[in-house]
Amino acid sequence: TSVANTIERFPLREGSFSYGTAGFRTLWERLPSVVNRMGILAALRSRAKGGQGVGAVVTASHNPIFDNGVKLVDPDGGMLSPAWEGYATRLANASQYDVLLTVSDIIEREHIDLSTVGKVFIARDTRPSGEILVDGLLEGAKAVGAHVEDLGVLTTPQLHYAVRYSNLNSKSSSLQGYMENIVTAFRKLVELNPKGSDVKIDPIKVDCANGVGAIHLKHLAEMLSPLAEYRIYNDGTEGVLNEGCGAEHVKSLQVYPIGLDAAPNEHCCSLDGDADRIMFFYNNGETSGHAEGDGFKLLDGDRMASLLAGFIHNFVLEAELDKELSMTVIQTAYANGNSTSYLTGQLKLQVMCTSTGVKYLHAKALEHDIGVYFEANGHGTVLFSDKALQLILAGVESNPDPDSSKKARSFHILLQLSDLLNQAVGDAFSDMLAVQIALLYRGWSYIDWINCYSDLPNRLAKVRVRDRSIVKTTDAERRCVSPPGLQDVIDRMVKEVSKGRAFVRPSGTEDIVRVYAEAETNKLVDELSNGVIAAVF
Ligand code: NG1
Ligand code: ZN
Repeated sequence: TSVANTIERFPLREGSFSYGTAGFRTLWERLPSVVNRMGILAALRSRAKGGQGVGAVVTASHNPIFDNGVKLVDPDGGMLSPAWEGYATRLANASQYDVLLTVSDIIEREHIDLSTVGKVFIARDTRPSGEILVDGLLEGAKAVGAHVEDLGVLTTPQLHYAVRYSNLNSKSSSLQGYMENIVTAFRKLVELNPKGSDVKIDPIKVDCANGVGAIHLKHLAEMLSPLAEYRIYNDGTEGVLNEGCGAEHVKSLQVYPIGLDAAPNEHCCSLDGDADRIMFFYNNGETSGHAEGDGFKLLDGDRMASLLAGFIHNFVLEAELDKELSMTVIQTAYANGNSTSYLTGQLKLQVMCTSTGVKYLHAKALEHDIGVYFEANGHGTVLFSDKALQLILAGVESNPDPDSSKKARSFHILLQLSDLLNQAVGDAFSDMLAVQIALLYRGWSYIDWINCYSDLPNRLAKVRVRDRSIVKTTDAERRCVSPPGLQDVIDRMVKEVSKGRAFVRPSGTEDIVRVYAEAETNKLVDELSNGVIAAVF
């Protein structure tokens, strides 16, 4: 099929699509033409990168089941380069005739050598519409002469991993390779535990949001049994994807996922619909009279950042790599102020703030030798630079016996952590296993973990405005430059409140403006939040 033919078969019905932080995401019926065109773009991207593999994943993450979406993955396993997001939006909205013009324009601008053959890996989550949409994706990529590999139903991070290692040759990029890599790293980390390897790992109850995570976690759990025990809830056999469950549900409502009964102090967590995000929680046994959320205690992305950064930094110090390697924690403006104070004050770590969206955090993390990045909502991972990996490997080679010294052991531990933590993108599985390892080494329960710091009371509100594009921000979205005068009003309100902080930004994924506020007490944060919401209207 030619490009002209394939776009005829998936005609544009109505326009106005925009490639945002999560790619394209909307009601699935609107997407056939968009997904088809993203197949075309993925093949072009691959050719522009000298034929390296790129990825396309059909998912709408935590959205309702009748939504879907598509997102492209660059050859390094990361998000599509921002320069190409513009092409994605142009292609998605082009009339049938303009698609061909846009394609030739991209070929010209990117100096694409038409003799290279493209390679596109595709995968989808468990949404029923995914099967239909993937057809158009496949056809679009093939129309531009790409070799297409349909990897079937995968978690988003598994697809990112497959793309990355298909281009690197350092690890097997297959699903089996992905699983064996994290299982091996986890096992070795348990063996390397300074407290001895015959310790008991706390079983964990995992809410899989009735999504793709359940399929692959079942397999992972078999591979890790009996070393660690994973009790799977919301595995998709009965419930509906993301309905009453999943990471977004527990984070935004602060309640237990449906069907998961958490006895006091049991370790629990929730994945989102495509398993690139995780939230941990437990029941502290207190009753508040609010049945669904009685005793509910959440450990979010900021907690993961604090736990893993402190944990890894400790081995960097023991391996005496702290002079040679720069280590930074990257957060967004949504990070709780007390997590930032804990990281800088207690752990003495450098912290940076970027705009919302994994691609911004990931890019910042790449500027450091060890970049720990997490969004408060549970997206994130820890990246190790080539320099860091070389120094760690050299340390392992000159200290082959981990038992010879603390320093020797630290090299071995860091090496396994760099394998365990997904280097392509944030991954609920590898984050979950890394958290389990950190807690195991420290001998901590979730209670010890939560006691590191207490969150400042905070509110996150959605405000529907006529045109959210009027709100423009600067300074990693912490300050408003438009509409004029709004920031002055916010500044005045914040100044009145102890430990106050507030900001307003347009969402990149919904047609709303988000208002975040935090302050020392619940009463103060309510006042601040309401004040800022009123100012936005
Ligand atoms: P927007 O809608 O731009 O706030 C949301 C999340 C992001 C990120 C993206 C992509 C919040 C406040 N925002 O972005 O962190 O996860 O979706 O999925 O949670
Ligand atoms: Zn997701």
